[in-house]
Amino acid sequence: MSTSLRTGMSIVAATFVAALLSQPSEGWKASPELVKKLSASRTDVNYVEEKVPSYILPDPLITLTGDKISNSRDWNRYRRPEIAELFTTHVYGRVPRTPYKLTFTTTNTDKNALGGTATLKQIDINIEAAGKNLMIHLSLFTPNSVKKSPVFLLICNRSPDNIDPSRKIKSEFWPVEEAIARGYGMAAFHNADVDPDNYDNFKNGIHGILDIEPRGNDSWGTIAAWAWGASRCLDYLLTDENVDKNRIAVVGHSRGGKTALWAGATDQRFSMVIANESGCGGSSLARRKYGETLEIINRGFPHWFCLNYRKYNGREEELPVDMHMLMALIAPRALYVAAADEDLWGDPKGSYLSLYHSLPVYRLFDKNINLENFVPPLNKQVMSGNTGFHIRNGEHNLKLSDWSFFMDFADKVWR
Ligand code: GTR
Repeated sequence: MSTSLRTGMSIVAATFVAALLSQPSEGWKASPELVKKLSASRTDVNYVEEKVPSYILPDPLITLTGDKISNSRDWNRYRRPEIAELFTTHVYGRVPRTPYKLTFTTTNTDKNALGGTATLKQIDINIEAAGKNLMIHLSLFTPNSVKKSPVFLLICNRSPDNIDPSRKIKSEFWPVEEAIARGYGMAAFHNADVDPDNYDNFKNGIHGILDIEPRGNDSWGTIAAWAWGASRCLDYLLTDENVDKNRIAVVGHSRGGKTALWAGATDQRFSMVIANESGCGGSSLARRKYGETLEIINRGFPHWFCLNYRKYNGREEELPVDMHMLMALIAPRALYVAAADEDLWGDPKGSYLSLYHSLPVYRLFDKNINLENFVPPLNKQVMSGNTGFHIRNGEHNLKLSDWSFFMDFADKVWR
C-alpha cells in the first residue's frame, strides 16, 4: 500500500480494464427482428450490438492513487469507501445529515393471515424533523411455519394495488402466497411514500423534510431517497421478532431495481440485493450506450439522480465509475441480477457484463466465484458463490417466474 493511499492523498491515476466479451452461439443474443423494430421506432437510440462503441472500464481494484487492491481487508478499508464516494458525488447524490426522529407503530397484526399460514403486520414508519413528518407504510407477511424467516423487501414502484396487504388483489409483482409457501417472508413499501416520482425541484417527499441546507450538485435525488426509505424499512425489520435479521433481501424492478442496488451499496445490513431489469443508472454499463443512455434518463427523469450526473450526458466514458463498481460495493453479500429479452431499453447484455466485471472484487472474498464470459441462454439461471443471473423471455416486468428464480437463488445462498 503506497504512502499516498494511506494518507488519503489526491486523485492522480486511474487504470482501466478492457471489457468486451464475445458471445458464443449458446449464449443469449437480442432478436434481430426486435432490434430492427426498436431501431425504427427510435432512431436516436442504439439497439445494434455492432454499434456499441469500444470502451474501457475503470478497474474496480485500482485505487484513485494507482494502488492495486489484492485482499478483502484493503478493499474494505480503501477502495470500497472511495467507490461509494464516487457514486455518491457523481451519480445518486448525498443524503443530508439532518437529524430526524424515527418511530414505528404497528397498526394491524393478523396472526391468521393467508388461511393461517402467515402473520401479517402493517407498520407505520414515521420520520419527523423540524416539525414536519412523513409516513412510510410497510406491510410484512411472515410464514407461521418458522420462528424467524428470511424476508424479501420489495421497493414497489408500481401502483400500490400491486402490494395489497388485504390480498384481495394479487399481483405477480409481489407474490406473497408463493413466497410464504416456500418459507420466505415478504415485505413491501410504496416508493411514493418516501418521495413522489415526479420532478418538482426536490420540494416534496422526504426532500421537503430533510433538505434543510441549500442543495448542491451532489445532493440526493429521488433514487437515493427511495434507497434511504428502504433502509428505514430495514430499521424496522431488524426489530421484528419473526424476521431473521441476517437474511433480509432488498428487491426492486426497473427504477426500483436501480434503487435496490444503491440501497444495497449504501446499507450493508441488507444481506442480499436483487435488481430486476434495472437498466440505465442500475445494472447496465453506461459506457455501452445501448438502449437508454444517461442523456435520455436525465432528460426524462431529472429528479432521479444528483445534478452532477447530468455532466456525463453523452460523455459516459468520462464517468469515474461504471455499474460493475456499483455491484462490487455489494460484495461479498448476495447479488442477483435479472433481465428480460424484450427489454432491450434496459440492455440485458450490459447488465450481465456489469455483474461479470464485478467478480474480481467478489473473488477477494471467494476465489472460486466464476461466471461464463458470455450472456447465459434464455431462461437458464446461472449462479456462482453469492452471485446469480437470469434472462427471462418476454416483456419488461417483474413476474412470478422472476421471483421463482430469486427464491431458487435464496435457497442456495441462504441454505
Ligand atoms: C422507464 C425508464 C427506465 C426504467 C423504467 C421503469 O421509462 O426509462 O429507466 O426505470 O421506466 O421504471 O419501469
